[in-house]
Amino acid sequence: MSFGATMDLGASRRGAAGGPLALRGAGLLSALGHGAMDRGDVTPAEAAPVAGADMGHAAHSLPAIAGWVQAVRAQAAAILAEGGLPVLLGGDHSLPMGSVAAAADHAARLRRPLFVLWMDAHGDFNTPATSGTGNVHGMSLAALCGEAGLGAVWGEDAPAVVDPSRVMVLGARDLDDDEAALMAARGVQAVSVAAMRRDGMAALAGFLDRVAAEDGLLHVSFDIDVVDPAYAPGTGTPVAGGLEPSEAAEALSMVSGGGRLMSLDIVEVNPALDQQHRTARLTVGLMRYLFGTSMDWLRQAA
Ligand code: 5AB
Ligand code: MN
Ligand code: MN
Ligand code: MN
Repeated sequence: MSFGATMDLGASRRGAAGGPLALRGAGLLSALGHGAMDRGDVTPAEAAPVAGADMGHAAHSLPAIAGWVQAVRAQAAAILAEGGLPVLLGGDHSLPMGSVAAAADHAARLRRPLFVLWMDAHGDFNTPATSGTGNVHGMSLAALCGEAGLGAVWGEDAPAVVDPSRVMVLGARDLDDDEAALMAARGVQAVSVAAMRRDGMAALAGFLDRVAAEDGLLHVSFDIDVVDPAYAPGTGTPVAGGLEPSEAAEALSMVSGGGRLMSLDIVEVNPALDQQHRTARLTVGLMRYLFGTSMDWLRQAA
């Protein structure tokens, strides 16, 4: 059950707000499989004054982002309550502070551990204190893991905290120094592209085994910048040395095979920076590997 959030205030460059339209236009609904439905775009909650919003430069646009995060959380929670699988179409990567919060609450209610697979070139594990940019899309995972700084985005109702030892950042290759130190201190596993090539997906396989062994539920947060910009140029913070499309497809197929997926984000697709819609098309094509609708899409598209 997909829904969009047309917001890019957490990013350094504008344009990812057009992601939902671009993804739908590239055929997202058919990739999600038979019977999938789209709920349209959420409307942000009133940008209520956020405690700590006076941090200004430390976390740009936080009050407005909070309104979107709260709307995303409500929509994801409603879909989960109906037994559906929420698919957030972003928008920038601050929006998953809403979708993952809903997943964490849902898992806590079911008394099952939540695992988070964050597919990203970046760690998104800065805090207002460590961030060099003040961009909230680089802080969302840290906030979800309970780091101090952005808790006020959720308003009165703080979500269940994500256990950092149950988080894997896959495809990481551009971590800031303080960010990397904080991730290591908290036990977040970061797997680089080099490590994935050296070990042939062993880390991901081990992570998925843990999800199964602990009878866990899995949230996947897919930042398209995990893929190499040669294939996915339409994103605001591209980093060379990313995954080949076939490698991303393999990872998503493994997740699919694990059968534990509870919710998903597809974020940071920026049509304003794209070339002939290729990033949106590739993103949708990759999602076919997660939802078992691929019919070898990559080979046909080649
Ligand atoms: B994305 C950077 N670490 O904090 C920062 O695209 C980049 O959601 C963050 O992964 C990239 O601004 C955020 C330099
Ligand atoms: Mn990200
Ligand atoms: Mn990223
Ligand atoms: Mn980005």
